[in-house]
Amino acid sequence: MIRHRVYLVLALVAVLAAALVPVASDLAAQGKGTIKIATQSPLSGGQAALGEGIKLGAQLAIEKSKGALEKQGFKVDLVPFDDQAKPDVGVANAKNIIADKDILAVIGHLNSGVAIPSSEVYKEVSLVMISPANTNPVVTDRGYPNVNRVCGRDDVQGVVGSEFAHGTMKSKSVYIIHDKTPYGQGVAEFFKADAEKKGLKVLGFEGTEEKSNFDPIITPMKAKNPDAIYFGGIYDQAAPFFKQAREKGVKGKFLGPDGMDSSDLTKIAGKAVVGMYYTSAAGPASALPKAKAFSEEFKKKFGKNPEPYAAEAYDAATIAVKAIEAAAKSGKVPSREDVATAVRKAKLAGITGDIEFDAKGDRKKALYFVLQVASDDPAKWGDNKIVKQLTIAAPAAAAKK
Ligand code: ABU
Repeated sequence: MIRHRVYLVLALVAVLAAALVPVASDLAAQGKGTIKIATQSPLSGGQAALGEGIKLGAQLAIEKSKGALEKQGFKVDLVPFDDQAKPDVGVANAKNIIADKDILAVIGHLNSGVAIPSSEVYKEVSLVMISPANTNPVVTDRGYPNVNRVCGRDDVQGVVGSEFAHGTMKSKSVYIIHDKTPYGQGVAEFFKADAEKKGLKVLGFEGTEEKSNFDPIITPMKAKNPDAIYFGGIYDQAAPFFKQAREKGVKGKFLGPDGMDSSDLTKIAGKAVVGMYYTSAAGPASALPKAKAFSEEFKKKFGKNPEPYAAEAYDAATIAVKAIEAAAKSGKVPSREDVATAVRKAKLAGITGDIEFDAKGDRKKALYFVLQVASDDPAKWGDNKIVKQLTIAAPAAAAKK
């Protein structure tokens, strides 16, 4: 009986002690406030594999780096938005994002054609955007103080692709397809301009929004028998195109930019894309020592491999948290302007390498790769062979006329 009472008293003491130890979320409830970081990427539709990877990469980074802010008494939350890879949805989300005063940073987008109009909305309130994946030059060439990216640019990526087609693949002719988006058409134009400079014969340059029946494009393309076929666009459209082209007897070698860089390319196109080359501005785990540990942690937590650009989203979100921390030194929730200023000054030894931004918000030195698809098994996307790896400084701002 006495022993029971002693246990009861000890249990009561333990419960009281636990209630008295303030946990971070209680501190937030005590009045320091909530800080939110939004992600914007496609979480539904054909590009959700990459979009989901961006969200999860950011989520992992926020969970790992928010401790210092929580110790200061802030609650730190991730708020994911699904932009569906559509400009109008991205802009509508952006309006909701800026209306939520707790949101101090946006990690996104996947699509440059969505990031460009959405960032016009963020700019209205100086809300910082750090893009993990948008490679179109316009994203940063507008010179907005709130817009940054941790990946490279298509004016470089397109040239890396054409140099490879000319120098390594020894292609003499190329047929170019693009998806008519700022990204797909943009990178295809950079590729074309440099390919022509190098003497490659461009046998066709065609934009299409078709997603399923590519017969009207493939038939005239096949008749021209190009050495190489370049697709400026994203894997959800390119994969059925490549599959149908091979089925219809097209012999040319396939090539594309980082929009091809997803395990879903092989999930859809299977053997048709094994051996094809693509350029990427996303660092594969096999090329980056710190990314290997990230990949393992990601897989343990989410039960799947990180897609390309998940590691860049991790670095982008880490920069956001640390910038908010620096701007919150006074103990108050910082202003959006202060966070944007802190991001532009950030220096991070990230899992994708050292990151610093130039005056336009470009990564000072970005990574570019040429890879070759190794297997038709989507689970082996990470085994793709790195054929070339380059670190290239961001092009200087074009002189204003
Ligand atoms: N850079 C890959 C994603 C496509 C884009 O920038 O729109």
